Formats: sequence, C-alpha cells, structure tokens
Amino acid sequence: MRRILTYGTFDLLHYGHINLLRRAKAMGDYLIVGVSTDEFNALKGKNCYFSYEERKAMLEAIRHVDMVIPEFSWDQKIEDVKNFKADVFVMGDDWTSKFDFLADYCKVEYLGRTPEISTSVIKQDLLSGR
Ligand code: C2G
Repeated sequence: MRRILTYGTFDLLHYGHINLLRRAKAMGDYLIVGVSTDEFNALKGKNCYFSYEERKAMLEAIRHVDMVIPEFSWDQKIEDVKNFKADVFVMGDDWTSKFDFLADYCKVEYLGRTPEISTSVIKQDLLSGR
C-alpha cells in the first residue's frame, strides 16, 4: 500500500485541484490530503470563500481522495509523514524545492500546476463580470 500525502487550501475547488489530486493518487494506492484550517489560512494570508468543514466535505467526495486531515501549521509535515506512513509527498510545482527537507522521510514530488486556472483567477473573473 503506497501512501501519498499532499496539502492545500482547495478553496473554490476547480479542475486544477482535481488534476493535482488525480495525478497524486495515480502515484500510489492511498491519498491523504491535508486541508488548511480557517485559522491556518489566516496565517497564509488567505481569506477562503468556503469554510474548512465545507472544503473538507468537498474533498472527501472526490474519488481520488481517501482521507482528509486538518493542516493547522507549517510545521506538521514531518509528523504527518511519520504518523500516516506516507511514502510520497506531492505538491504542485509552484512549491518546487520548498519541501525538499521531507526527502529524509519520504519521496518528494512536485507536479506541474494547471497553468490557466486558480482560485484568484476565478474571483477576479467573477468580479469583472466575465
Ligand atoms: N494546484 C495546481 N494547479 C492549479 C492550482 C493549484 O496544481 N491551477 C495545486 C497546488 O500546486 C497545490 C494544490 O493544488 O499543490 C492546492 O493548491 P492551493 O489550494 O492553492 O494550496 P496552497 O495555498 O498552495 O497551500 O502546506 C502547503 C499549503 O497548504 C499549500
């Protein structure tokens, strides 16, 4: 059982998120997703449209996702890799090299982002009446 671990905010869930989750799951058998809590998002300077509970419920409905855990700190990843016995840590390549320290504990993979879509693009387009 090859276990994959990834993290994110996943606000206004869109196909860029799904592309990441689908490819992450394809790297193994079991995908664990750490979803940023509302408090942690405040630390990240992100003001989410959907609450943690709403974002968690949406992710749990995605067939690629096997488990959703709270992400409440920048510092929980090593503990999570150990506790959930993750074999691979995966993030989009906007994070390239930022989590290389995890290579002491598991494989670290950065996957290409879906370039044209993001939560902020969605918000801007809606505000400009697109
Ligand atoms: N992503 C992607 N393509 C997009 C948008 C996002 O591949 N068009 C990926 C990101 O690279 C990330 C995941 O989807 O791997 C979640 O993206 P966000 O919700 O924006 O998460 P972020 O704010 O980057 O938080 O500790 C890590 C942080 O929690 C990551």
